[in-house]
Amino acid sequence: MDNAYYSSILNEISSLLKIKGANKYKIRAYDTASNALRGLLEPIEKFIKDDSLTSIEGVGKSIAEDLVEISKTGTCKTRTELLDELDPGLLDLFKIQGLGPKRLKTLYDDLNISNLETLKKAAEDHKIQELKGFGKKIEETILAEVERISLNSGRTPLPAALQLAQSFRDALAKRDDVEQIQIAGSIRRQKETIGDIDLLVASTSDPKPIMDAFTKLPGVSDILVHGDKKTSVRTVQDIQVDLRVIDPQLFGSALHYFTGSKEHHVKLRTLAKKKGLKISEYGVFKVSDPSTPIASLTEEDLYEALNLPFIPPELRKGHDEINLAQESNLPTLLEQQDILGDLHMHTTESDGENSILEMAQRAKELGYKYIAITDHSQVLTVANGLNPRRLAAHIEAIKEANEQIEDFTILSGLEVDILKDGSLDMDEDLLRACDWVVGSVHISQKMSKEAMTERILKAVESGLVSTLGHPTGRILGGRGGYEYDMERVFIACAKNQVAVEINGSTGRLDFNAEHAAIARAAGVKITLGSDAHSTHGLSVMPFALGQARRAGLEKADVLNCLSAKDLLKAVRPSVHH
Ligand code: DGT
Ligand code: CA
Ligand code: CA
Ligand code: ZN
Repeated sequence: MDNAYYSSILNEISSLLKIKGANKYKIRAYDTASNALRGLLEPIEKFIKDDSLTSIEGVGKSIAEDLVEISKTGTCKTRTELLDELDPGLLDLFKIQGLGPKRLKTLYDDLNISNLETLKKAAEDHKIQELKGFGKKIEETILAEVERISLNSGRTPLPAALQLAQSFRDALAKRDDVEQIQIAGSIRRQKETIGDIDLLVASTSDPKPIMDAFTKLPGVSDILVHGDKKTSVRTVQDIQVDLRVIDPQLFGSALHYFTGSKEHHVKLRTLAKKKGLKISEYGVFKVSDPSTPIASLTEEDLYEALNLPFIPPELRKGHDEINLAQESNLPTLLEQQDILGDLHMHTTESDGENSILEMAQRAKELGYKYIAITDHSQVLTVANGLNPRRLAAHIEAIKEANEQIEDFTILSGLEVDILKDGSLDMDEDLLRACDWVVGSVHISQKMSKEAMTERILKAVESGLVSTLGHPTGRILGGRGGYEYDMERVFIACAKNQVAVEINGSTGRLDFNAEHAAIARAAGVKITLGSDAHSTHGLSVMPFALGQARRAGLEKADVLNCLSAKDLLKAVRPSVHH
């Protein structure tokens, strides 16, 4: 479990305490600790190991006890007792945009609302609009949100699911009787949301002890199936994890089978049939000899038996990948080492937690050649956005930092807000002085599709923007993003040499692979950005990479594969570098 998980549990406790009407000092203690953990650079687990949790500023003795419990079980008594006393259904209500603890308390106290069902009923009966601090509009939003959450329920955003899958994988990988362990299913294909987690172990030993150990891992709340071939558990985050133990000789074919997608399998089986072959989770067989497989050890063997090149999991969608493979036209997918820089991040100058140089040093450790520092612009007062005077000084500070780091380039930049009328939230000469400008929509997202299209087009045509940041505005598993005519915008992007971003931050993953493929088809270049707000945040790049790979992007499609110098020439032709 990562720091964000611990922080979110403390935040939940704080919200529950607020709804309960608990002592304000106690509430403040949880808020403070939750914030402190979110900003922590080292993993909390290290402090737990060293028994030094209380050395973290804002973490007292009783919260330290909670944290130790959370590390063992995924939750703690403080939280479960509050949920039992109030209603576990409140956890669903925390996902609703626009309903903070204060409003939830009113709903709880005045209307006895404590879960999605009672909330929906009250909204439908128009009881909510009459409450003080609410209104018709909020009631409508609540109904739409209840709908959205009911639809989304059961699927988990990839970053959270991957984190959990890795912690299970790493725990089991330590065992002597586990020869190999792999995450399969939709996570391996980098789908942006995950139904359940699929783990595969290769072992010649008795599977029983492995399965038993699996059911006893921290974070397991229920055992759904306990068998020798397959065991399924539910975690405290309410995510299902399936574990299968496989004979190492059959690991490749099992891995292939449980990686999916089902659609890819259907097409592959049709192709196999034409060749007189049959594929199952136990291997590729000749129809004439169904007893011994001709391939089963590795996935490569399996594709070779079908006379196909290896098809990477991200491309196994059941679209045209098998045709492309037959024609030897599969794209050469981007790899992490092809990414030479990170083009979106924040520092302490706006709402980040680290300095320019700290971000640069960490990025250099990660193997990058350059970064762009892109703090917020002034309209985002909540994010301490930069006005022209501060940006001018910041550009100088970036140049100075750049002098202090060798074999590495720090590009000066800004994440400039695209304002309601499409103008940019910064003086033109300063935007020209920046090496790299991310143009983003944050404020006033509620407007018609036509107006939003005009707004973004105006920014694209300004000639001042290098790339469009988090281009749909969606929050993963949360709000859906704003609507605009993507095709028109992309055509304008291609014409004006404006790139579009795949934003890897775990809450967004914006664009996804489908959007990126549309952009590429329109001739638009893609940039990858972590949108990091701390050195820790720089490590989310694999999520952006995952979507790029799922979209079939190659090095030539992605500007981060260029040197810093060539990168700047690829965008903003009217700004000379
Ligand atoms: P998810 O969990 O909904 O995000 O998506 P997947 O793809 O992980 O689906 P899941 O967990 O139901 O199954 C994992 C893989 O196992 C799936 O991608 C393909 C394979 N699989 C499971 N059930 C079937 C089946 O009935 N037929 C076929 N052909 N493959 C299956
Ligand atoms: Ca799955
Ligand atoms: Ca599954
Ligand atoms: Zn942004």
